[in-house]
Amino acid sequence: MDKMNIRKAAMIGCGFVGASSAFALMQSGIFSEMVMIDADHAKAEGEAMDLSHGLPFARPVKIYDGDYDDIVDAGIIIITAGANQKPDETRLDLIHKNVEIYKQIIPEIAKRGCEGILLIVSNPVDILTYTALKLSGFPEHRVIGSGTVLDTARLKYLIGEHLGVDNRSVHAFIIGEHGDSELAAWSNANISGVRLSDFCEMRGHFMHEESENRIYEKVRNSAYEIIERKHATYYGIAMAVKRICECIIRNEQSILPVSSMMHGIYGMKDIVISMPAIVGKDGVENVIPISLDEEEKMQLKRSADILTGMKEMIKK
Ligand code: 6V0
Repeated sequence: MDKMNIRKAAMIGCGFVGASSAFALMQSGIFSEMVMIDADHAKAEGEAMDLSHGLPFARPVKIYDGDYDDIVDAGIIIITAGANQKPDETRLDLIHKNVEIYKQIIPEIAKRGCEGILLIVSNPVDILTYTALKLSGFPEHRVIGSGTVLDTARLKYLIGEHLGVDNRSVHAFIIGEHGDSELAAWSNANISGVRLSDFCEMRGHFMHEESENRIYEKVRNSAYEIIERKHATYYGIAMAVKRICECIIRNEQSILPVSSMMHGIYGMKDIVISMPAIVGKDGVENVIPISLDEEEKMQLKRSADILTGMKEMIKK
């Protein structure tokens, strides 16, 4: 194999999410090379051309359309290929279509002996990350799903708006399935170390349960709300993809709620689901067993059970 180039990204799938993620990555300056691949070759070519025309205003990065031979030395292979949700479809409704697409894509990557990290973005992301892990035979730490990184960003944004505080000072996680059974880990949420309920009261909010339920519902329904209006969601996820790539390329060892393989935390085994994890140059270093109250543990178990059921379904 050619020596791996950690500063090279491969984007497989150049639809709304792939193109927007490439645009965010291009502006971040973290990669020096980016290859765009899509079943629709003209689309990949068009996106590479369009992105390249912005380069005089950005930091140097070589962007081109290619095929699977071009990804062999990529440090990160991002997969956004696949059908997206239509109005009234859940993420889990996409399962069969997208597992079939992954059965075409992953063997192409595996047979070339790529040593980079696989970052799965297509939905349902937890099931597809599990599929990618099994089909690729890659070590677990090298196969990551974007998981609830986007949902957690939505949560932080909404809490920040509610409390009139910078969303980057909000420490809170959405965990579980990236989908309808996800949960907000309210019991350990804080604003720069101040308990969430105390901070709320400082800002004149006293109806904690009501506010938490309203914000959680908004997060969980965000994708549906956006899809109803503009038929797809892509800028938020593009920024989440950029953030995950930054952590890997710069070996930041930041804690992000990516989805990865579980080995017993809160009783979860042999499923891929989102829990906060340390992300660095090797991918997922450690999953962090954040403290949860009894209700949250039950919700997490319910989410894990749903994913286990889906996993059994794809085996058939
Ligand atoms: P889109 O705009 O339809 O793009 C999908 C692209 O995949 C198209 O350009 C297709 O040509 C391409 N494609 C299909 N099959 C293959 C194949 N075998 N090989 C290569 N390319 C192929 O969809 P969009 O970009 O909106 O969404 C892509 C995926 O991201 C969907 O599954 C979404 O549900 C998912 N999202 C995931 C999010 C997350 O948080 N993880 C957020 C938003 C969307």
